[in-house]
Amino acid sequence: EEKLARTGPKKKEREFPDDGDDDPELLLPAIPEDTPHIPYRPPRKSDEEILQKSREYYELMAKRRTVRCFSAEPIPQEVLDNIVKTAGTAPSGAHTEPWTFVVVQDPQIKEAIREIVEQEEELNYTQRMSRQWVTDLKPFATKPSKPYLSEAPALVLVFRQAYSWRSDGKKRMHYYSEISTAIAAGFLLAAIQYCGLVALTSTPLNANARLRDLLSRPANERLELLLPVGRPHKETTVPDLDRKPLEEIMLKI
Ligand code: IYR
Repeated sequence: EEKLARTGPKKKEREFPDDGDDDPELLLPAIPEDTPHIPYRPPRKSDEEILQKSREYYELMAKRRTVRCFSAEPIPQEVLDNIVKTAGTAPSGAHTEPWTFVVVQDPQIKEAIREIVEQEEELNYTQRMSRQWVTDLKPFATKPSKPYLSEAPALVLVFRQAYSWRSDGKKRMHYYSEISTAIAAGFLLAAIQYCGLVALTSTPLNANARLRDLLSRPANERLELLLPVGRPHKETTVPDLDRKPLEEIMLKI
């Protein structure tokens, strides 16, 4: 019977997560209900100023490119601290902050990560990904070999926590943990761009369990993104791509 249950259809992810226990004794919000609401008064900016800021920030972000070839030059620790702190300012479902950023600079661990990802990618490219998928990647010149995983000075592994445990022992659901973690990753990429560094937004397929074990992350966490971060290699190139114009991505109603 147990075997049947395991081979049956995968349990659909629920829109309304079940924390499994509605014991009235434990029905307390994870954040105290009497948390005070305090004034928030950022200085008002004129239309001229917000116009200028919006242009400047667009110009900065439009220069961001995914880079696959890094200089090995180390990054000051405080820069890594600050970009991760910035990611941690992202909004999250019920302020659950469902993320862990594992920043790896240790050459041996980087090498071990590279080994795992390259082994899986070899299978991904030859067996797991469809031929159309592999074909669609041709303009990006990606391949199973990932020298950047040992060459980039830092690897930031973004883990999503689906839930956590409260101090009273109750399971705390992390509502909207996928989109919350994705927003935090966006903040991280923006911070990387703002300070003049580059990253590669990589999503290692099928490497979650092995990387989680390697980095001793708990079962409630799942690897969502692996970002090599650093300065671009002086010879790096990027594909000459355009972005969709505003008219194609925005509807004004
Ligand atoms: N994860 C593989 C394949 C890959 C997939 C997509 I979608 C990309 O935009 C780029 C690469 C790799 O890293 O090579």
